[in-house]
Amino acid sequence: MRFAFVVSSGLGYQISNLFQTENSFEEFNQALEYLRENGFDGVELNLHFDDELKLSKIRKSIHDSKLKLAAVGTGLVYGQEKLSFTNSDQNERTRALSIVKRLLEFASSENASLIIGSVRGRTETKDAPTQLRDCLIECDAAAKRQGTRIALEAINRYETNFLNNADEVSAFIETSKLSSTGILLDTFHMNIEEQSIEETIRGNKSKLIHFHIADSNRWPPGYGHLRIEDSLHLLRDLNYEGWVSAETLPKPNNIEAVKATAQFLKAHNFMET
Ligand SMILES: [Mn+2]
Repeated sequence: MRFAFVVSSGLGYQISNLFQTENSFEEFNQALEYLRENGFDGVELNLHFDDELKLSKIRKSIHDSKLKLAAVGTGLVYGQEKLSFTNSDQNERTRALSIVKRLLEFASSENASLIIGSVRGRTETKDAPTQLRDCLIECDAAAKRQGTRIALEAINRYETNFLNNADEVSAFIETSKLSSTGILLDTFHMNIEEQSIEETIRGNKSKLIHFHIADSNRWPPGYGHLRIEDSLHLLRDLNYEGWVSAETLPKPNNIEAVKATAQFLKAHNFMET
């Protein structure tokens, strides 16, 4: 298992207007340095653009930091650009797909996986599942050609209205015959949607390609009432070799969130001291 921390304009180490201003790139470099100092192996990003200049600057920052890119999240394509795979407007769906496919290439070139979470949108019409399936079939084929994988995230009912639990995501992957797409399990979402976090991890091990940790209140591990160490021990027992990314709120603040997560991982012997 390797450990990463999310850096974004929302969850994780939070930098406002990230990649929108020159100053935010400096803050980004400082964040990467801080993650490395605290023992993290990688960084997970949440991107929403296909601007080549920005992508190449991000690539350089990551290479300079000696961290790996763990995964690229695409939730801000919906959150910020208001584009999704189930938008009722065909042009908007096409634009969403185009950005996501560019981000897939970016992720692939850094040996990272691509996350499909909120960009699926919400099922506002009966066509939504088919629209999502069509987009994912295209992404899946591109991922296969590029030798990378897509992680479809089960997201709780308060944030989206379909594919809320692991069973639904797993069935969707199977019926859509996606061969380069697997599941992203997130302790925060599982705590809301699943009967048992442990059984969900066990039952989906073969499809599991990425894992998010946050405590019950989405604060860093140790600030809520989940036993995240149990999930990590189970992942280790199941020989999970993928990334575990901390996707927490920036609470109490960025610095403490990173430090507390690293201390938690060190205290439970998942990260070297
Ligand atoms: Mn997540």
